[in-house]
Amino acid sequence: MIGLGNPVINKPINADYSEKPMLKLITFPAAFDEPSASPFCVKAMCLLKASGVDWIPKFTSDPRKAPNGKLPILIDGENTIADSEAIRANLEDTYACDFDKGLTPEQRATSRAVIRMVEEHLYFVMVGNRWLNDDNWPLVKQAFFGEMPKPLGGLVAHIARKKTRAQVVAQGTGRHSVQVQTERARQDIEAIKAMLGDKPYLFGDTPTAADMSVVPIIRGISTSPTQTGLRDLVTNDPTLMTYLERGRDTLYPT
Ligand SMILES: N[C@@H](CCC(=O)N[C@@H](CS)C(=O)NCC(=O)O)C(=O)O
Repeated sequence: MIGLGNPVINKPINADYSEKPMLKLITFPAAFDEPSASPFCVKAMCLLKASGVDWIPKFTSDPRKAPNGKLPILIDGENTIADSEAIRANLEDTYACDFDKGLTPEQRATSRAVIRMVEEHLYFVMVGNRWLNDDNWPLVKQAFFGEMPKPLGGLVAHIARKKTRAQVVAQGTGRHSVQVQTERARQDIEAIKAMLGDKPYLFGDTPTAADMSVVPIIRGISTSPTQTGLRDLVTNDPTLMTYLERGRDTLYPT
């Protein structure tokens, strides 16, 4: 059976975490058929599920009080852990998880590089496609701000879109034309497809940390509210779509 295989948690003999309070993941709410609008929040959910520790989500749409002004955050007792990579490190260090169990040092290095590629590049193309594409925007606005009272919702949406545009430009991706961004995204997606080959997951039969970053971001592209060149790169590829479904079914919280 394809699945998590052996649990990734490696509890030391006699380890007892029963004294620990339940972990709380502060996360953006669900959107576009994903358990959170944010792929980093979905990644954190996948890490927590794979860890085997007890946790609950706490949903908010306001990241302003977060230490980095971003979500996800994990509350672990007295500790507030901001950033999905820090959450991963906390689970590895405190709960003895190994999300890359069975991988060689070389595979672990490749995993690290793939995670950086999707989180520090492909993610920003996804964000631009979601927030800055004029066809997508009305649907994104409705999904994120539709429940807010009318004039306020419109204003908050406008400010959030402006901030997102500034972030994508500051990061660099937003300085390129949509055509160039899509071409670079195509190169990233081709790299993922080449790595995947005909395996169930990026490194074989068992999902690892790289799948927990890659699946939410590429699913974030596949669920673009309207058809775009970027979305086509994913949805026109049956192997990739099967991988995304498999990843969702295995990794996402139920
Ligand atoms: N490197 C961070 C990235 C987190 C991130 O970019 N979160 C976005 C949502 S996908 C966010 O909170 N944005 C809110 C804002 O910038 O105001 C991580 O891995 O957790």
